[in-house]
Amino acid sequence: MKIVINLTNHTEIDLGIRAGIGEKVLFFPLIDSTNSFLKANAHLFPEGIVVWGDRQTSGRGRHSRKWESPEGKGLYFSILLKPTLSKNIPLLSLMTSLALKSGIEEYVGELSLPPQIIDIKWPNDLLISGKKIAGILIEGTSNDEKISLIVGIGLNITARPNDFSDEVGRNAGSLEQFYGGSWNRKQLLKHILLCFGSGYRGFDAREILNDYRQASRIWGRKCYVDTVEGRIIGICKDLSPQGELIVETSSGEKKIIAGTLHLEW
Ligand code: BT5
Repeated sequence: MKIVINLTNHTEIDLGIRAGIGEKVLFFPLIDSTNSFLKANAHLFPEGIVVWGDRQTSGRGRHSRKWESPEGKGLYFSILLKPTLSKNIPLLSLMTSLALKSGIEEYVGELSLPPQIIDIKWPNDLLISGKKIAGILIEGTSNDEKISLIVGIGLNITARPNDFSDEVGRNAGSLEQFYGGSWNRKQLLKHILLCFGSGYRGFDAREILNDYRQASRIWGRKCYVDTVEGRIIGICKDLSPQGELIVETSSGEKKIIAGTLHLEW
């Protein structure tokens, strides 16, 4: 059955954020992809607008991979940025994963749920006990030479393995699965957006790199990274000042700007 998406069918949600990122949030019960929507319509909206879909029919990951978005069981949203100074996208992506982790942890603290370790797998997957709970996709678009960036976040909240295809269900996890509790998606979104807003306003490369070094537990671990130039095998060593992953290989250090990291957790 063909699904007809009515893009005028959205409501505006007030999260109580009075300025900046998340001041305006558009909620779509059904959308193809929140990233695709903002990419096509960036010129119509101001910086900081957030588009949230309850269900996405064509949610996307990196390299045209699919992001499965079961209805009402996660947060699938995109933030529109119109940076005046050029932003280093790899660092923005690291900053986004830190903000997402902090937003979840703050809200978990508010709910007094028992803490869990949220791992960040370079560049920006969030995992709990080796299961992927969130992914991030940052894309750019330009109109009249003005650059817009779209930061897309998919976070599983109440989804169970059988809400996904078999392949995704084997590796995906959700917040409810690990923390229990009952989740108010608007409150969680508000925490995430406030953390993102403060990271974006105070964007500081050294601070992002240091926070990321501390937050991620990949250092010293054996890994392989699939890149467009092929597979790189070695040990995760550090981040470069530009946010590249430095891998120590048998033939010396390699800096990787983009790729998929595999580790044994
Ligand atoms: C990502 O890509 O992890 C980025 C995902 C970004 C999704 C958001 S949702 C809002 C916004 N609108 C969009 O259209 N996209 C963004 P990547 O690192 O390439 O990982 C994709 C892989 O994760 C897939 O190939 C699956 O193996 C797995 N996957 C798919 N859906 C998943 C889910 N819900 N939970 C965990 N893993 C999933």
